[in-house]
Amino acid sequence: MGDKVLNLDGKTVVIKYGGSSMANDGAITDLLKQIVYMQSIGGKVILVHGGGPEISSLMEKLEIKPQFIEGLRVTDAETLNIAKMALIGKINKELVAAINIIGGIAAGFSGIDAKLLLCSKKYISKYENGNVTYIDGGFIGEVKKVNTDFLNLLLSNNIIPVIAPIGIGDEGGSYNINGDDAASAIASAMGADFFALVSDVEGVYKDFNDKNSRIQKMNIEEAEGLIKDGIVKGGMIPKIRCSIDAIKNGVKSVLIISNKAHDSLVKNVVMGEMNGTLIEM
Ligand code: X2W
Repeated sequence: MGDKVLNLDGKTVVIKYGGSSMANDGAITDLLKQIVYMQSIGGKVILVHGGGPEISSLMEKLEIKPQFIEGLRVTDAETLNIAKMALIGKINKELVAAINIIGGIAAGFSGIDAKLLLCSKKYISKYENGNVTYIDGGFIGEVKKVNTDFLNLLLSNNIIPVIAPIGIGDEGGSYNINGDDAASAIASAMGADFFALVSDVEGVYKDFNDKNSRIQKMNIEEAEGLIKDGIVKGGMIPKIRCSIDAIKNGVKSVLIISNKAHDSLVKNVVMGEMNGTLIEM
């Protein structure tokens, strides 16, 4: 990571790691090394992960067809169980194990543990011709409250929390939360200095087919315009929405970046380079 003496001085960094970028083991190790490094230079680092492709592939093995509306998975009771198996049972433990052998100390949880992510049901908002309709997508959760005391307890003991986006409802039932939304709620509740959405796309593009059209920096009005004008589509919609929410709730900077370059996150967060899309107030 270079010889410059760098530090993050107690800054809170929340990282959302998307499932689509987990196919490459080398990239995962690179990301986890950067997380351990950022913690070693004084950052309070929290990892929230997704695992959409893993859930879909498990569903397909069980001959259930995944269905998404506006980037959110329609989640019936069976799909919810499959999501819990993939996210909590498999991915969370793999990431925790990998960090622990790289040299950090990680502990993995879902939002059920310590009521980390208290949820209510989320209706999917669908925008068409300037109108919004609300669709019942089953057990999709919206985070109402984050147990920040629990996270702070871990962080103050130099433990990296690794969080699967499954939440708990008032009645004890579970909810499937979009990973970006879960991470955004955590970043907001923690008043994060940086919230990085790491996936397999390099940032937000004005025209997805033109790799030269990446937006380096934008404010939240510009980000809102991209959704209203239909410029961003599919899985990028929840990413932009949760970035806007995070900033409105006090997060200083949101980064949408890919994990393709092995030190992209550190370069952005620590050195202020712009190889993704930066969103600020
Ligand atoms: C997501 C949770 C996992 C996730 C899902 O079921 O796919 C909802 O859509 P990625 O890899 O970050 O997309 N939940 C409600 O967000 O994974």
